[in-house]
Amino acid sequence: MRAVSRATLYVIPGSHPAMAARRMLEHKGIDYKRRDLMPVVSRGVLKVMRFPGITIPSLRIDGRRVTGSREISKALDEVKPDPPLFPADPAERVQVEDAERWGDEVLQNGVRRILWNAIKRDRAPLRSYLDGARIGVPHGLAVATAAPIIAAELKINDVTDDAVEADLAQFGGWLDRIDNWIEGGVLGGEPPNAADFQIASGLRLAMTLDDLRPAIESRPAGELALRLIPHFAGRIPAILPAGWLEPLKAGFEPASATTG
Ligand SMILES: N[C@@H](CCC(=O)N[C@@H](CS)C(=O)NCC(=O)O)C(=O)O
Repeated sequence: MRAVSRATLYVIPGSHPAMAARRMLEHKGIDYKRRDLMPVVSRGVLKVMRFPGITIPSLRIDGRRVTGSREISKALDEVKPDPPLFPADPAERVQVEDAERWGDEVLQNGVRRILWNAIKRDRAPLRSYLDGARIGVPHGLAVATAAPIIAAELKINDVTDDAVEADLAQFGGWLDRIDNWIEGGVLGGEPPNAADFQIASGLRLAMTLDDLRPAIESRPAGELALRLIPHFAGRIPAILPAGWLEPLKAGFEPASATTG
């Protein structure tokens, strides 16, 4: 088999699809260099480097340039087929591809909107997402000067209060869907597949918000996320409007409420 000579993964600290790509590379045992970029700046860097897209994650592997977490999962199976990220059985493969697509288009986008909405309310926690990242400037300075980046991300990702309130109203249903996939064997098997990594990374980023973690961690979905991604830098203390979290709270009993 052809040896993988060189891989460089372009990430943004706190990026959940970038975490999916990192964990897929590690799972395959492919050595790679990680390049940390700041949001928005990342667009210019990837353009100059002639990647096919301007989003994170982007991967350079064996001279090939790949942009997008779903494109990366497929490319990794081509470059190094074992362990596979997609089942060999065609019907099972379709199920995994559907779950991966949902994890990208629905969960990933929803969690991104929720995160930026929380950061809009207080940007101090941004610093915790930079833990272990080499972005070329002191982390305190990066957070102090982050206002234009935050404004751009709110716009790029359509982070309106209405959209985020709607995301949170659906979040419990998203968790049910993931638990069902785990029960049905589409997710949570061995070896983990591309949808496992995509969905676990979205859940794991959501779990960095104290507002969301209690509703996720004790469910099969949360256990899967913690198993595949034990560490995800970043933490945001409770900050979202209580009313937005009501639909989610209906799905779990906080410890304090069960003792009274
Ligand atoms: N759905 C794409 C995600 C692309 C995406 O929006 N990535 C974000 C980071 S999580 C990004 O590049 N943000 C920087 C920017 O858009 O300026 C994938 O899974 O690869």
